[in-house]
Amino acid sequence: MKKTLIFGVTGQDGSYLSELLLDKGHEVIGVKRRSSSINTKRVDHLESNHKFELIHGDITDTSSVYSIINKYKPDCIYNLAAQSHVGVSFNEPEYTSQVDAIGTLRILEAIKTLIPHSKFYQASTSELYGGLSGELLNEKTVFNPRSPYAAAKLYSYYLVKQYREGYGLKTYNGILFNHESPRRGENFVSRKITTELKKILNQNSEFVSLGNLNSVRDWGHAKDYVEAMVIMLESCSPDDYVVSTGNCYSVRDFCIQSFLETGNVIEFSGEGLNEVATVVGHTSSNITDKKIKIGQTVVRVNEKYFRPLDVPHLHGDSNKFRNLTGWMPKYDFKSLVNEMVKFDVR
Ligand code: NAP
Ligand code: F7E
Repeated sequence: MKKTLIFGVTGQDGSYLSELLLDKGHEVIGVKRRSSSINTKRVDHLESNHKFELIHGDITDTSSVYSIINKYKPDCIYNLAAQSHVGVSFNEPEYTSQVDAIGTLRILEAIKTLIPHSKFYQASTSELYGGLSGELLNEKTVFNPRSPYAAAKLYSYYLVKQYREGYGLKTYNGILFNHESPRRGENFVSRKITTELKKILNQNSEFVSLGNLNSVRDWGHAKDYVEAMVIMLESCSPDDYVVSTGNCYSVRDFCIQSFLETGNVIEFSGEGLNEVATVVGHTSSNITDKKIKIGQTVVRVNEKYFRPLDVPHLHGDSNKFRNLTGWMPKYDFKSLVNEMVKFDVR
């Protein structure tokens, strides 16, 4: 039985990854950080599984990381722990680097000293690219980080490479493009749209306020992406691998599809801060019968959600990983949005 340690177990990916590894017969030790309120809701259902153990720890604390790795000496470690919100990283740049950059260093140093034969997965990100060119992005594309978050993740990316090449550690960078799910944090744009949609349908709110509607993302489902992480460690050599769907859509498209799932047809008009989306018609929905009145403005733009710098266009080319492993996402954009809307609206 393999022993796997997950930093960031209480997050979206950590919870799906735990389920998958437990299904595969792994023993899973998940590290949760101390919080003033309960932060384990995504993994509470796993508590009764005798192969699952939740322990306290924090990757900003060297002694905590070292003693956990020394005590459990796992076969595999997944570092999913991060201050993962790009927008927040502009307001908390130093904290973000303590977690997202130096946190990785702490783990790698402990692995080098204590368990050099174990495998290490680092949650790298498409944010490394900056997305200015609109081209397909793969392992050979030049990086251009455009936020404190991306800069911190770039530091981690290169450390992972250096510890692989310099010390022979079995380290992997999974360069994952955006992935969402009903477990996505509610302040990321996809989940913000689906949770606000519920309020609009229930007449608890009139519209959702968003920032940059033009951003284009290669959106996949977190379940498909944690599967890719596991396949990577099981069947690939230590290296860097892009994981993406290869299809991309704008924030505007995400809004249109979400409302459509509930039978409300919306259209965007206007420009810049004056752009709005209005309900223009109705169609059938297998999720809800609730209809929003024709003419109601349901999306508005609010300056406060713009970032000092944004990443305009991310479109991934994951052929290296697909050709090696045969991995394919099971969800497409429509089925992803359908599942999220169904979860939030019902
Ligand atoms: P998430 O939901 O924000 O989860 C982040 C996890 O890290 C949470 O469990 C969080 O704990 C934990 N954490 C934060 N600071 C910590 C610290 N100092 N010590 C220990 N744990 C800490 O993120 P996600 O969407 O699952 O993403 C997982 C990883 O992949 C992250 O590293 C993210 O940057 C990266 N990534 C995500 C995407 C994506 O589209 N989702 C794409 C590429 C890369 P709390 O629950 O207490 O907050
Ligand atoms: O923003 C725009 C925003 O915060 C997507 C993280 O998992 O994926 C995620 O980072 C786009 C951006 O995700 C709002 O400006 C418009 O252009 O959902 P997001 P992200 O920044 O792409 C990468 C791969 C990661 O690694 C990260 O950890 O949507 N946008 N209006 C908005 N974004 C938010 N959050 N809220 C809005 O109101």
